[in-house]
Amino acid sequence: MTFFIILSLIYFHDSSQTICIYAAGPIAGLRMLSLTACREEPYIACKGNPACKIRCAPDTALFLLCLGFVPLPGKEEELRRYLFFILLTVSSAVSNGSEMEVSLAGVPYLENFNGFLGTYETLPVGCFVSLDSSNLLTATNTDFHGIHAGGVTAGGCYAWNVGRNDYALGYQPTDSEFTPGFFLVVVSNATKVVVQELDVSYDVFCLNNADRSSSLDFEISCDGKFYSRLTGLVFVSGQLRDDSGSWVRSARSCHIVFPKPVAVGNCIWLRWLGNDAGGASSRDEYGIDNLRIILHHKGGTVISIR
Ligand SMILES: [Ca+2]
Ligand SMILES: [Ca+2]
Ligand SMILES: [Ca+2]
Repeated sequence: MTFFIILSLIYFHDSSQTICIYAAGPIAGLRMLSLTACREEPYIACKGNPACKIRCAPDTALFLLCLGFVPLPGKEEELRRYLFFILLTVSSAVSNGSEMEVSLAGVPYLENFNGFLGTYETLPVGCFVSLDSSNLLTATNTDFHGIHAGGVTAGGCYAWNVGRNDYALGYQPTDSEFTPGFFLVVVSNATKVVVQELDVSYDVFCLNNADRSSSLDFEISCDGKFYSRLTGLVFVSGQLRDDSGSWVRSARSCHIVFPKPVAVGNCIWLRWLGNDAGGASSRDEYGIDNLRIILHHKGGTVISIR
């Protein structure tokens, strides 16, 4: 039996990039056992998977540890040949059309948006924004305004700095933007089991610095077309402004049982729909952060028939 270890360090220096890692080749026992990165989201781990895709923010490094073994004697030459098929391919950002892949059931997947820098390119994988509640913003839109501590006037999408470089995916709504509009996260069931239940939690951060109130509704869909609203999770900002200038966090969480199991490879769409909720004049600034998702496979009763 021959063991091997490959250690790689890949540094992303400019724009956000997606890396595709393929451990290919018909070698029994070839496994990607461990894959860790600079960012703490566990969904980048692809233990045991032959291939995976990871999004890395600028100025971050990816640490890749690949362990494997060839269980049969006399296969060393084959191993040497196929090690070259462990390809590390760095491609340009592919945010549009991508999904946040959840490959393990029962394990929390976190997105803290701290890699989001208020640009299209740094949107997390599977994350989209719409300013008119129908079209998704693209790389050519000029509605991304970077990082800001709040107190802006220009409508658009921001990385709100709600703490010490703790960013939230946010928006400054206006008459023509985000009233309504939405944030969208597309989650792919990349587990090997059907998913029957889902835990979701997230924080809404709000800077109530204007005399309107705005709402943020949470909705879920299993086809990307028809959304169910979880009315108990709605966030509504205070109407009369608070001049303290502080960001206020409101936690939200729910447990969802799907009417039909989500098949392997299918997606779940999570949407936060923003809109006006009252008042006049300017609008508050708000956004979402600390998204946590757990997909659950609930085994049914096994009936033995003889
Ligand atoms: Ca403002
Ligand atoms: Ca954050
Ligand atoms: Ca207000």
